[in-house]
Parts: sequence; C-alpha cells; structure tokens
Amino acid sequence: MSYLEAKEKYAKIGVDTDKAIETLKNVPISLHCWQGDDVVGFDQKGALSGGIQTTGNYIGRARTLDELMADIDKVISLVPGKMKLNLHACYAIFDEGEFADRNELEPKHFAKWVKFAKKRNMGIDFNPTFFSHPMVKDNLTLSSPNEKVRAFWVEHGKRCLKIAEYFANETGEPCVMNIWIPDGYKDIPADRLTPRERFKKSLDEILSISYDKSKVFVTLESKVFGIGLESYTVGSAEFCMNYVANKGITPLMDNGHYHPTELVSDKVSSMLLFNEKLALHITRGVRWDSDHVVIFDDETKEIAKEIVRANALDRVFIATDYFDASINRISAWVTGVRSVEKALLYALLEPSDTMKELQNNADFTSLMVMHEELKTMPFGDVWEKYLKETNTPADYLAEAKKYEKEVLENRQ
Ligand code: RNT
Ligand code: ZN
Repeated sequence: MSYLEAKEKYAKIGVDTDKAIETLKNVPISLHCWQGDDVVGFDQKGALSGGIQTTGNYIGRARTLDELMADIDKVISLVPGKMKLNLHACYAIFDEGEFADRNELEPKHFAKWVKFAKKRNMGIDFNPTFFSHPMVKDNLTLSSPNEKVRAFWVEHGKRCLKIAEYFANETGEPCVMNIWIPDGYKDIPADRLTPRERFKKSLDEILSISYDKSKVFVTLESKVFGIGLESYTVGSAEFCMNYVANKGITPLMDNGHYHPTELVSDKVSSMLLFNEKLALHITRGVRWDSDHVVIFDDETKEIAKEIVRANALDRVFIATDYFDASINRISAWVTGVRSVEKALLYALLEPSDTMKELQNNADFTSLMVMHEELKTMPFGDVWEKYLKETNTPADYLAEAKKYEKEVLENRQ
C-alpha cells in the first residue's frame, strides 16, 4: 500500500499522519554510547561490575575513542529523528600519559565529545559512573560505611555535575545527569536502613554544590536487583521516588528495573501528575536481565502511548539503555533506537480522543475492537514515509553488514 492510501485510512479514523511524522521529527532520543563497547569505557581495564553484565563475544567491539565515534556516526546515519548523545563518566578522554581518576574529572576531559556532539547538532546527557572501579568496595559506593570510599564517590558526583553544566552551556541544550548506583547485598542484610541513610546523605552532599537547575536536570534511577546483589538494593524504587520528591529533582524509570509483572507504562501517568519532568531508560527486560535490545513489542508501544496520550513529549526525557555483545553491535543499537521511534510513531497514530471518549462512555466493547483494529492499520507505510523524509535507509541490516565487513572485521 502506498503512503497516500495509508494516510486516507488513518484520516478516516481522525488521525493526521503528516502531523504525526512532523511531531516525531522533533522528539529527541538520547542515544546511549555504551552499546558500542559493552559498557567498558576508556578509564580502566577491569571487568564490568555493578550487577550488570554484557554477554556475547561478537566481533567488532569499539576499543578506542575513534572506533566508538565512528560507530556512533554509523548508528546516527541509520536512525531517523533527533538524537542526543548519552555519555558515561568512564568515557573521559585523556591525552598521552595523562590520567585523572573519577574524583578528579574535569570538563576538559570531555572536550572532544563536546566537539563531536556540536558538529552533529546534538545535545549531551551524562552519567556519573559508580561501577567498574577499584573504589567500589564490597559492591558499595555512595552508601559505603567506609568514609573514604563514600567521600571518593561523592566527589565524583560533584565533578560530574560540573561537567553536566559544561555540556549544557556548550551545546545550548539541557543536560540530563542521571545518578544510578549499584549498591546492594547478595544475601539477607542485617541493616537495611543505615546504607540508605548514607546514600541519602551522599546525594545531599553532591546536590549541595551550586548548579544551574534550568540547564541541568539531575535524575535518580532506581532498581529492583542486580546480578550478584539479589537480596537488597539500596536505591530501591521507594527510596528513589521519595528522595526525588523531597529534593525536587527528576525521577528516572528504567523499565528493566521492576518486578516482571510491574509495567512502567502503567507508572508514567502517576509520575507525570506529581513531577514536572520524567526521565526514562527504555530497555527490554528478559527474566533476570534488564538490558536486552529494545524491540517493537507491546510494552514499548504502551510506554510510548502513555507519553503521547498525556501530551507529555516535552516533559519526558527519553533515553535508550541496553547492551548486547552477541550480535552485530551496530545493528543491535539501531534496532533498539528505531524500535523506540516506531513505538512513538505508532502512539502518535492512535485516535486518542475517540478512544478516551469510548472509555468515559463505558463502551468497552467498542474500545476493545478499536484497540484490535488499530493493530492491522497500515502503520508500516507511515513508518517508511518517516524514514524517507528523514533520509534514513530502510534496509539498515545491509548497511550494518557492510560496515561489519569493511570496518568491524578489521578489529581483531
Ligand atoms: C543499570 C542501569 C544503568 C546502566 C547504565 C550503564 O542497571 O540501568 O542505567 O545500565 O548507566
Ligand atoms: Zn538504566
């Protein structure tokens, strides 16, 4: 079916496909840099820690800044729409012979990233890295009972806040700075309160430095459990939600961080009622893993619908967060981001007013049928039109395979 036929079909149910495409073009997605190198970063050689794990050994992991930047460029060329760059502190860049530990980081260590982002018209989001580092002691950082350890990580947080402000000033776009710590215990703790008390104190200390709140949005990400940290998580959902509300910062929900029958799509509306902004990490949880590549599945669609129905595209910071080392990393990256965009477009093509009315009139029969009929509407034609208008190749797999042959295979 051609786009024009699809457009007509959607028009019949009161949906303007042109408008949906235009809207989507301006929704920024924050592209996580860590899919390219299996969350390794450039500032240390140890294994990934913090209760997260990348599995797989596909060829072509980006090992250097140049490789990672080239890969990101490839990804950008294969995804439609507006992108922001989402960096972690462990991607700091040092000159020959130079090194600065996490508690010594300065804006200058990210100058090359700023140049990269500016050239591509991207804003930058940022994450302090509270994992994969020798100062993570007994799986604890900001909640550590060891004052030296705690102070080290508090300083890291403060440094990152300054770097986030630098990103915002340089790019002219607000910077979302997300705090996530892995802290927790594998087995039943004797004290659940004091670690949380220390985490609270550490966050207070980090946030005590002055920063421009109109440019830097500090977010706090909760989690249900980490690998090897199954019994207790310091930064639980309740801790984070309460802390955020108390301090007036922004909540961040990662949809891989809840019990399997809990759905972030159902949480978005409540969060939007009580928070000016909401940040999301879009991922796909599979059993114990919270970081599979995002696909165009029901929950991704439902999250997108909740944002669109609430008219909150400008209040929700949308970021991707997953890592798969078992398949072509470029394809993994692109599949995830495109799936998020597909979900948003799908949501924008919902005749929301009509459906809300059916709900209010308690006509649940018609509502169910409408939900079902929408699934076989010619969505693919509208998606293809969006790709065309944004000059994005439809066949990204061919591009990813070509890049594998020409570039990735040489990274042995
Ligand atoms: C971990 C969190 C966190 C990380 C990234 C690398 O469970 O989801 O957001 O994935 O910061
Ligand atoms: Zn996350």
